[in-house]
Amino acid sequence: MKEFKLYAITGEEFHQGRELIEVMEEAILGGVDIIQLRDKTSSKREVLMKAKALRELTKKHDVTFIVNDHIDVALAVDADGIHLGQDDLPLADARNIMGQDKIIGISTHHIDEAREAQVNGADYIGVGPIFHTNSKVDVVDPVTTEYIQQVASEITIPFVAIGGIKLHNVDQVIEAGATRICMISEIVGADDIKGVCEQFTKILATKGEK
Ligand code: TZP
Ligand code: MG
Repeated sequence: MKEFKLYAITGEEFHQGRELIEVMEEAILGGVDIIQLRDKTSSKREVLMKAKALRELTKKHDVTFIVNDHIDVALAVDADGIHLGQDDLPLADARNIMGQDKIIGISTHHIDEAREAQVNGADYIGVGPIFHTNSKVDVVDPVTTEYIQQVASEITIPFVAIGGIKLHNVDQVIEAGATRICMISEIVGADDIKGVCEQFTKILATKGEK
């Protein structure tokens, strides 16, 4: 898959009434290079409409587009890939449906899950939640930056740190070995979305290189 560093996930409860497309375009203009549509409440049809609009936006800016959960929606809009949790379709079955060329990302909370995802051919893994987060209801206890260290020293596929990451704690995440970070609230809930993303982009460019 195309290299990425700054990953933003939609979270419309944080958008402060702003339009989904405006919010995500600001994030892209600030340096986000991969976007995920994550919507746990809308109907399938609504998710599809949002996915179509985001596909158009991400094409325009040459940014990678991932859909959470809905493989059918991902295929219908020709998204670049899908993101799946531990309780979603198993990776091998998702791969059969999606084909070899699409990206499959898997959420992991433990090194055993990371190993399994890598062996089964995931394109990247999510590593988290690193810190406490209010953005996910069924979230497990924070895995802490120790889990980042474990993954960084052992796993060879790309991984992205997620969960409670903010401007004030991102240094800890990078120091533990993460070179890619993913956020919902700190990005889409920001008053100045583009400005916040520019700060993260700069931090990743300067401190993320090891
Ligand atoms: N998966 C693990 S933590 C999380 C997801 C989707 C929520 C991240 O949101 P935030 O607002 O960046 O903590
Ligand atoms: Mg899921």
